[in-house]
Amino acid sequence: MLTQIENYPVETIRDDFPILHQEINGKPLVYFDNAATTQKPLQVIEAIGQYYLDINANIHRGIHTLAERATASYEATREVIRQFLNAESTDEIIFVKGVTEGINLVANGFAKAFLKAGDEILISAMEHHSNIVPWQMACEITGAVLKVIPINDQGEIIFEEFLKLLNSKTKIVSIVHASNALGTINPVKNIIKEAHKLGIPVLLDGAQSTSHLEIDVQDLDCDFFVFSAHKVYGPTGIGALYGKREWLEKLPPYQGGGEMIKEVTFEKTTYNELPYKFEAGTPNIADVVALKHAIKYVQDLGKANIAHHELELLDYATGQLTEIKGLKIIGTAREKVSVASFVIDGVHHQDLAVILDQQGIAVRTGHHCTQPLMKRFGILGTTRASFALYNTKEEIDLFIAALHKALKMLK
Ligand code: C6P
Repeated sequence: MLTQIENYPVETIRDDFPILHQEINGKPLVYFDNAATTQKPLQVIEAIGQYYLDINANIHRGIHTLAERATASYEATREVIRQFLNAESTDEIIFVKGVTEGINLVANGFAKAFLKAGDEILISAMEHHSNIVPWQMACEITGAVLKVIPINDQGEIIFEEFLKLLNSKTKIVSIVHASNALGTINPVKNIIKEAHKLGIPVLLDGAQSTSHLEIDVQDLDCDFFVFSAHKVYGPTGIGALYGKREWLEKLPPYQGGGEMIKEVTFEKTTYNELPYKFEAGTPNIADVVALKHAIKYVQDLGKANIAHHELELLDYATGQLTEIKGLKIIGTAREKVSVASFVIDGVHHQDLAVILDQQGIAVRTGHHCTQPLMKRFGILGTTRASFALYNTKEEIDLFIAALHKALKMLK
């Protein structure tokens, strides 16, 4: 029996994810690497195939029937995302490759248009490299300075320190909504409120929050929000950047080419309207088309139900993990998404990962693209189990048993 959470149809859900029904090294696959990427339901996989079988054409260009169908299906996803994030207009939804490209787009635009020597960019100590390096590159070009909000030992932002760092030189606050390495959910609404008191815009990295938390960009009042489809049961290589219209209108284009122009002469080019100003070249049409099916999948189950299920799994796993001698959970914030990251005395995480894999368990180990955060905790990396809507308590039991076996071999 797989189901253990009342009214949550885990068996039916798992039928939509055929990849889960396989053996790895002769053992049933237990996929706990969902923070890296989630698996895709049949609805998404079939939509990609269907697009190439029935619709394939370039968008926004041809007037033949297939081109119109492809354009309509692509734009339908934009509307689905608008609703999913509760943005005011589809003009505010830009298709990008994912969070990394979305942040690069904004950082690049800020460097070109708004930053000068001595300005400050505020991030936190728990950022993914994708929310550090683009800003460092912007600093290199402009002479702006990167400032970092410290965190406590639980892995929570120290709010008073954040307030102290905010000042008239701060040009943007760019912060992770939920940490991939710790699971911490940041108090982003309060952060945005305080930043706005000084007229400072806020970008939220929604890579880890979008599949777990209700996102309402108007209620949050964030200026930018970015997510990757592949962490929300959608295809890889696609994501969306939400930006408030006033900011997107002010930001210069990121890349030049077809589609982002209004008129081109050798003397001067004028740019297209939103959102196309930021979408140069032929995009990843098939995956955008399929993405709406991933979002619909999540919406049909309901984020609140998914979050409830995942947090039960997190509690269940955390309870058992903390009983293991020498094991320390890294990231014990009061508000967390379903990420259990840990270190064990005398055990290297890579060795552990190899032995877990031999037993069919997929977890991520290492620095999780958060090297400064690992340094803050004085560690090289962690073992991270991250849970998604299709995981079960039985899988956690298999994971804990495999962990005990691995520890016997390693200690
Ligand atoms: N984190 C993880 O295993 P992309 O690669 O652009 O889809 O997402 C980058 C990114 C940005 N911010 C956060 C908080 C993230 O977690 C990630 C991706 C994966 O934790 C791969 S490193």
